[in-house]
Parts: sequence; C-alpha cells; structure tokens
Amino acid sequence: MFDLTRSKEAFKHALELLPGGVNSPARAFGAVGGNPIFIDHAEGAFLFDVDGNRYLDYVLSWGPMILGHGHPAVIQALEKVIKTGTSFGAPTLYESRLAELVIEAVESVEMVRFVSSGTEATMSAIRLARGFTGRDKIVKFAGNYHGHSDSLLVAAGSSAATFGVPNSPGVTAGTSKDTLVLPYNNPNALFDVFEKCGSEIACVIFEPVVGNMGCVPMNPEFRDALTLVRERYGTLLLCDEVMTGFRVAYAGAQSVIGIKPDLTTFGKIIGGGLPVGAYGGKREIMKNVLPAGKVFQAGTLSGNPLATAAGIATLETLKETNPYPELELLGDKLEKGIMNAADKHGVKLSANRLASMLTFFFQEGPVTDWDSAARSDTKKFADFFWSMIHQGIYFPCSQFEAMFISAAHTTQDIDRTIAAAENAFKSL
Ligand code: KE4
Repeated sequence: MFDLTRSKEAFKHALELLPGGVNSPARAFGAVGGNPIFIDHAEGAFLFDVDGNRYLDYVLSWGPMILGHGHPAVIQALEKVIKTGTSFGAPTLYESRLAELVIEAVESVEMVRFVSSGTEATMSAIRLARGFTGRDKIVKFAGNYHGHSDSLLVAAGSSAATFGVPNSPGVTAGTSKDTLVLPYNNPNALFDVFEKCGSEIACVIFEPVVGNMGCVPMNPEFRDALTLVRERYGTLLLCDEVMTGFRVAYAGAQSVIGIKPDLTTFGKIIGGGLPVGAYGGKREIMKNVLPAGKVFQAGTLSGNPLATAAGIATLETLKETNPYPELELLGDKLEKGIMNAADKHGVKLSANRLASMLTFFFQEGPVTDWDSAARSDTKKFADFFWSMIHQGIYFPCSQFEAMFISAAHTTQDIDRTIAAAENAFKSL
C-alpha cells in the first residue's frame, strides 16, 4: 500500500481554500472515494506525488500530454520564449504559426481563432453558429461534454455525469430551452427532432469519438445521419475535437470517422499542457467573427506567446516523429491484455478504443451511448482504480472518462499495467 499521508494533509488544507479542495471537479476523486493525490512533478510517462510515490500516468492531464510530461522540445520552446516576456496583449508570430499548423493538419479548417480553454472554444463556436445561421436552438448528445458554458451544461458527461448532475444549478430555463439533448449514435432520434424543428437548429455539436462518458466511437449510421440533417436542414455540424484533436490522428478524429464538419473546436494537445483552445472552420463562417465580422468574442490571454509556443513545439514534434502507429500498437496491446486478464478471472469487462484513447467499462457491454455506459458497475471500477493506484498505475478517477497513452509509454509499461490489472481482478 502506498503511503498517501502528505496528499491527505494537502487535501485537508485545500478543502479550507477551494470548493471541494480542487479547481476542477474531475480531479476530486468523487467517483472513486478517498482523497485526490497531490502531484509534485512529472516526467515522461510518470507522475510523482508529494509522498514520493511514482505512477505510470494514463490520464496525461486529461489528454494534452501526448508526448509525455516534460518533452525536451516543449521545455526548450518555453525556456526560449519566457525570456522574451509572457504576454503582450498584441499579435505575435507564434499565433500565426500555430494557426498554420492547425489549418494544414485539419482539412475542414480554413481559418482559426485561439482562446484559452476548450470551454471558451465551444461557447464561442456555438455563438458563431447562431450568429451565422440566425437560429437559436442547438443539439447536443447525452454523455457528450463540451465544457461548462451555460447552454452546453445540460445532461453533460464527464464529471457532471459522474456526480449525476445533468442540469447544473444556475443554468436558467431560458438558456436550457434552446438546447436539445439527444441519445448519441441514434439516427432516428436525430431525424425525429429535425422533422419537428430542423429549421430552428443552428448547429449540432458532437464529440466524433466520445471521451466524456468513457470512450464511445461514433457509428457509421450516425455519422451519415449527421451529414444528412446538415444537407437537408442547413444546420451546421460542430465537431468538438478538444479531446480527440491530434490525439487519435494528426488530422483529427474527423479524418478517421469520415465526417467533414463546418466548425471544429480544439484544446488540450494544441496547448502542449498550457492553456490553449481554438475554434475554426470554413472561411465563409469564420469571417463573421469580430473584428472581421459582427460575432463578438475576445480574450486577454488568447494566443498567449508561452501557450502557443508550447503548442507549436508539440504539433511540430508530432508531425516530425509521427508516434501514431506506435500508439496504435500500444493501445491494441493494452486493450487485448486487460480484456484477456478479465476473462481469465471472470470479471465482466467491455472495452472501447480508438488509437491511444480507450475505456474499460465494468459491464458486459456493448457501450454505445450514455444509457448503456451508465449501466457500468461503478463500485467495481472504484475498487479496481484503487488497486491500480497502490500498484503505481494512475487510471482516470471515473468510469466515465477516457484514458490515454503517450509517446513516452513503452511496451514494458503496458506489460506492467496488464500484470497489475490481473492482480486487481483477483481481488474484485
Ligand atoms: P476545458 O474547458 O476543460 O479546457 O475543455 C472543455 C472540454 C470540451 N470538449 C471536450 C470534448 C472535453 O473533453 C473538454 C474537457 N474534458 C475534461 C475531461 N473529460 C476536462 C477535465 C476537467 O474538466 O478537469
């Protein structure tokens, strides 16, 4: 058993200062019980906590650290830029360079605007879709999480789902009435709503591969239904790639799923661990954003030189090294190894994976939407989570989160993880 004394003391103190002792509920260990672990530093594929314990990290800051922690290219880029200053409130060459990289990588993106978080990206993209179409309603899907702006915090996934708080207090009825929440991977539910009020719907926002109810890939029929309602009703497709962008493929999950959205949002990896979000898409739509157009959006630290430098270093390293084939091999090995171990010990487990993004659901499966994900045995997940923690393996602290593999993970790390999981299954 790991000694977690200092983390416990740190959490007790943090509880006096911060609501729930954290700055984001996903970190609070609410779904698994016990106290969150306070991290002192990280290196490569590993986290080191304030008690000196080392963990193999499958959270990677909820996705951004695809190169692993403290990658030399990112550190060198930050060391160079920080000597020149940290923020100017004026344009820099870094913003244009990061924009070039995103536009070059993602075929559907002709123009992009940087913000400081995924929430800002999706909130701004929704406003742009409404401004461009002149329509008020939006469609989202249960179990999909797009950040915490009011119109999107309705039957959200991620930590909201974990805490069973589908509609957060403080979100007004007036806001929620324009948000329609449908089941994911369900073409008929989509067609029904569009037949009723398709002409009022500005956009459909979706995760191309859901990470926020655990990993749930989009099925081809649903993909085709999304494309059909866009053609038939003139609604915009808003592909939320905050988590999947540069994660499942350099060209985005949209290139793997085979969907061409009107707008795309980004975050996480494009900041390389610093605060960057972005929204982008067709020029005819993006040119409506102030000051080119009339749709307002602004941000003091948007395109900040430090954050964009980290993002540039991350994307350029991904482009140069192309870790995706190796990440696929490691993901496949991990998925098969843990599923075999579960089978051997009679543990009901179902896995969903795309590339280096995956989730093991404690149930028979298949998991294709929120209702099926919610049937998972969250108590068994919590017991598994803590058993892995005490073996030095750091899984996401919720059944309804995706886990990730970095380019710093090795085959030996995967083997160790499979062995630890088999150990855990013995005592479940
Ligand atoms: P941020 O505002 O947290 O940067 O991004 C919001 C967001 C938007 N879209 C998708 C698909 C996302 O996954 C997220 C944020 N993801 C969660 C993890 N599931 C962030 C973790 C947290 O909330 O602390």
